[in-house]
Amino acid sequence: MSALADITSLGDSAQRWRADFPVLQVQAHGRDLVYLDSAATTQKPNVVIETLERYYREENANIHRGVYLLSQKATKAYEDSRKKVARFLGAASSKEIVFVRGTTEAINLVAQSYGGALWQEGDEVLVSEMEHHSNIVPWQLVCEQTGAVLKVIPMLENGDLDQEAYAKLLSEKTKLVALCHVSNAIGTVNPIKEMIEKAHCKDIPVLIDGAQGVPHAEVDVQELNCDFYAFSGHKVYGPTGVGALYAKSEHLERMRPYQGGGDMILSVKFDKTTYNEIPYKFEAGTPNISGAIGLGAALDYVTNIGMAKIKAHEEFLMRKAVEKLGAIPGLRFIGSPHERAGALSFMLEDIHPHDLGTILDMEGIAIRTGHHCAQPVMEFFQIPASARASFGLYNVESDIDVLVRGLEKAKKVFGK
Ligand code: 7TS
Repeated sequence: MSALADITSLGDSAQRWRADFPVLQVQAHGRDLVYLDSAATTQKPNVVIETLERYYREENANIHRGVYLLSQKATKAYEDSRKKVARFLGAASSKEIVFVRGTTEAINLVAQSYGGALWQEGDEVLVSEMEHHSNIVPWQLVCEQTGAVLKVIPMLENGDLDQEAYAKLLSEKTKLVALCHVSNAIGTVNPIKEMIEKAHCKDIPVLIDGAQGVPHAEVDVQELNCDFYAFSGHKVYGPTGVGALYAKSEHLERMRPYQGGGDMILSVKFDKTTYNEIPYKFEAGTPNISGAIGLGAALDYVTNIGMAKIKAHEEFLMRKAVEKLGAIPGLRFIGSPHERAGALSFMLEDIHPHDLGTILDMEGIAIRTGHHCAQPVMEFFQIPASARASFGLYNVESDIDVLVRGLEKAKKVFGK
């Protein structure tokens, strides 16, 4: 098949995928909704909505404790989902998958149970200048507790990371590198495999914040050889309130529990408590059972389509977006990384992004405006905020055309 025919067939496929997402039929201000905020959260396909409904209608019970049929069914569905996450990430075992509330909780868990328990004054943790706040603040908290020091890998003008500076920052003091797979604010895809290798040469473990990685390309944690990989279910077509932390079992075995409570113990006495085996040691209390099961359904959904197809389709959309938005006089992209996925940030003339977002909203177009929880990125580019369009598998080329028309209208409204 020629490349062109291939892309056309993916466009047709995307039209069919759209039909799986009921929200996309909803109108906004009397217009067809053009949803361009999947980096904030993705819409949910019918299979996920139906899985949640079926769970509550037919299977709801607490897990890991009932001898009765319903609890066994719920437990099996929950544990099957853990296996699906393990397969999806290419983990060696489902014991290496901890269910959490999302990326934020996964990173806080590692910060507290790994960093908080092991680091000392003068140790260093290395993050990058393009991180989401949830891959900065948890490390600052551990630094306050332990006396460790936060170091920052700088960005280059185009929004890529400065690899030379990175190599120099890795030292015997570095105890962990915590890095995003893909930036939510500018869409930069980081060369994480090479960066992990560089850190491992000095025996430094690496955590990858995969919140914006997992939705856009196939991830294989064993091939990447990362130590930790975190993601949120709601950014990959699953429910909110659930996500997963992958961690090499050798780390999980060594780490302290994150929270104490039910299900994470083997026995409790007032003088000594012994903890459950991994991963249960890290799942205190009744978890988000329906969420985890819904996440399993979402991963089945994207796997059935094929991550390679989703990636190719989104790369096509990104190329079109760069081409068509780039042709608007007065539009400036924030960052021009060598590889971009999912999200595209921009400014239009001197219109404040919030005003732009409001005008677009009246046209039925949903984009995100603001600092995207990445204030250091805004500071780097010396802007208070940006407008960001981000894509999911259900976006089509005409969404970009509607956005372009909306931006042209905004220019007129503001007399530009
Ligand atoms: N890391 C990255 C790279 C993110 O993009 C986000 C959320 C998080 C961590 C936190 O994920 P959570 O599910 O735990 O909240 N990013 C965004 C965004 O870009 N717009 O809204 C949330």
